[in-house]
Amino acid sequence: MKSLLALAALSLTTSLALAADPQLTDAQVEPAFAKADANKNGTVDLAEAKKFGIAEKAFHKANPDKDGSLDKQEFAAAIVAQFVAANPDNDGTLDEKEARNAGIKSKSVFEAANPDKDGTLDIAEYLVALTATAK
Ligand SMILES: [Ca+2]
Ligand SMILES: [Ca+2]
Ligand SMILES: [Ca+2]
Repeated sequence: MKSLLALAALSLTTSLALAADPQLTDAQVEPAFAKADANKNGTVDLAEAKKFGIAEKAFHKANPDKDGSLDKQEFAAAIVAQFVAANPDNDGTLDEKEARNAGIKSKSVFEAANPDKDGTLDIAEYLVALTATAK
C-alpha cells in the first residue's frame, strides 16, 4: 500500500513537471465560463461544454472528480487540454490549421481573435475565438 502511494505521488510529480502548459487567468476565463454556463448554475456540464466547443475528451480529462460538470478551474483546464491536444508542435500557439482542429472553423473568427495578425492564436486568443464561436 505504501509503495502504491509512493507511485501515485511520483506520477503526480511527473505530470506536474511535464505541465509546461499554457495558463489562463481568472479574468480571461470568467466571460467564457459565464457564456458556457447557459443555465447559470455555476458549473458547466457536458452538454454545455459541447455547445461551447469543448470536445468530450477534453471535458473528461479536465474533470478528475467525475461529478459530471466542470467548475471554473476545471473549465479552464479543459480549454488548456484542448489547446495542447491541437498543438502537436508544442510552440505555445495555434496556427490556422491547428485552430481548426481545436474547433475554430471560421477564418473570420480566427482573424477577429488575432488582432496582432501574427497568424497564430495563443491560449487567451484561442479562448476569445472559442467564446465568439459558441452559440
Ligand atoms: Ca451549467
Ligand atoms: Ca468536476
Ligand atoms: Ca502550433
